[in-house]
Amino acid sequence: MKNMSSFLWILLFILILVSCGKQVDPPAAYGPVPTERQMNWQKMEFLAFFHFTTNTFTGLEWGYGDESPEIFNPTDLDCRQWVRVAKEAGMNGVILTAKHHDGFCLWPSEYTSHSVKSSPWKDGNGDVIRELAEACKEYDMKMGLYLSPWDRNSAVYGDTAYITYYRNQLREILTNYGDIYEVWFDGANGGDGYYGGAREERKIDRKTYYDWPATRKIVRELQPNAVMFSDAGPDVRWVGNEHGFAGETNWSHLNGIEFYPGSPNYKELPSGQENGADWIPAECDVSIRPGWFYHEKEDSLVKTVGELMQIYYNSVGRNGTFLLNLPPDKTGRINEHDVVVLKAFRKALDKEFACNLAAGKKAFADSWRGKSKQYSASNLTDENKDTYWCTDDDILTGLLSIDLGEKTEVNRILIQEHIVLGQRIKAFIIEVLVDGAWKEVASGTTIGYKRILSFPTIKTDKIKLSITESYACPVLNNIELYRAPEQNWE
Ligand code: FUL
Repeated sequence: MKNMSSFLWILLFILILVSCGKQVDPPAAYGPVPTERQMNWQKMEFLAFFHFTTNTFTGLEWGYGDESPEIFNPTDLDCRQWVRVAKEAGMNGVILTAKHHDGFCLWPSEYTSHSVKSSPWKDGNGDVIRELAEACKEYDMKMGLYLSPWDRNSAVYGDTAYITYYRNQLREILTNYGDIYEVWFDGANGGDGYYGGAREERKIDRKTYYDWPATRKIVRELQPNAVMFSDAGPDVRWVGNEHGFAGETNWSHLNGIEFYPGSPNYKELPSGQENGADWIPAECDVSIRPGWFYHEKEDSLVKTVGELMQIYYNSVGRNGTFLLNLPPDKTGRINEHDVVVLKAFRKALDKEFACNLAAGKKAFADSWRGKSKQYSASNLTDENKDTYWCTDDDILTGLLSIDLGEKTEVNRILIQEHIVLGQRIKAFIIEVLVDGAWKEVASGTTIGYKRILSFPTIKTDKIKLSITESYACPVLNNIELYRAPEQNWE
């Protein structure tokens, strides 16, 4: 009899072991999912924009197209300094305006003389893209390029000949400078301009004139790993404003077909489209100054650390990337006023996220997929974003808690959905345990790649995340907790 009961105990033990270790199928993807190139881009999070052209020397924001190339003459152009500044700020990629709306080319294009080759800079032998590409290589930085579809200098703008010209230039810049991670298609196009001396207004049909599908094919052919940015994606969408703010609700979903560069329905872009068929995440572009180009009179108007921090929380903290413009000045360097603020911003950001209080802490869930260890809540605090917690397919909510072990001050929570399987969550609540009762400190709608929420500093040993609505079983790969310095950036 005694033997029999030991046998049953052993059997039970084996059954438990087997059930813990059993392989349970992962959930199927929900809705559209990111491509590898989109995933790589999303992880870059913080990027630099460099707006530089004849405007830097004329003081304009939109050059008319009649500027003489003679005025482009930086006295001390130093792309290594640009990239160093970006690197030290923690940025992971840069994007240069190879050609802005005025049509002046920062590289010696063989299709026009309206370029650096007609300028006194380096006696017409300079090439800004080349110098930037070399600096990026040296500092292990990724390079992207902006090629304005609108060209106020070109005599043929408005004709089909211009589309050939535009594509030839696109081929040049995507062929001669190594790997490009992002190609930027601006939405501003069509209007008055110099147009080879015609000085008139030229209207184009923004939807059809450029034949975007054919232009996109060129990018795919020449730089298959590059993401394309525009109001419509196809890989990355404009966030719909130039303040750098994503919507509090921010889906990486969009029906790309309903948009095009310069489309009027851009007001939908901050939040994306909840049920959109394509994966098109948001990039939040904003300038460190009021203008996109350097103007000395704006030296006193450089954004403050507080303003940049607010943008960070509203871009990276809301499932977007943060593309911050740092315009080189007339010397051809990032201006000292901007460098000082950027350094201080980096320091402040490092203090905000100095120590992840949730790392390695015990995490619990009310349910997890197939009761398999593979999908348990401990995956949320293991600092490994490839492991994730998820529920069974028919369970669309979840209660997760983290035990900090001792009473600890917290005021930030960072949550990540495992977006390789799609974006699912629609609503969540954060509570902390204070004096034996749960107290709500924050709530939100979407999460996506990354969501960061701030709340007043509170001392607690347990924090709870309740997912209250989700389109499919929720899948999270990371939760972090911080105690940031006492400063309200919002
Ligand atoms: C806008 C342009 O018109 C601005 O000059 C700037 O390049 C900004 C990033 O995009 O549409």
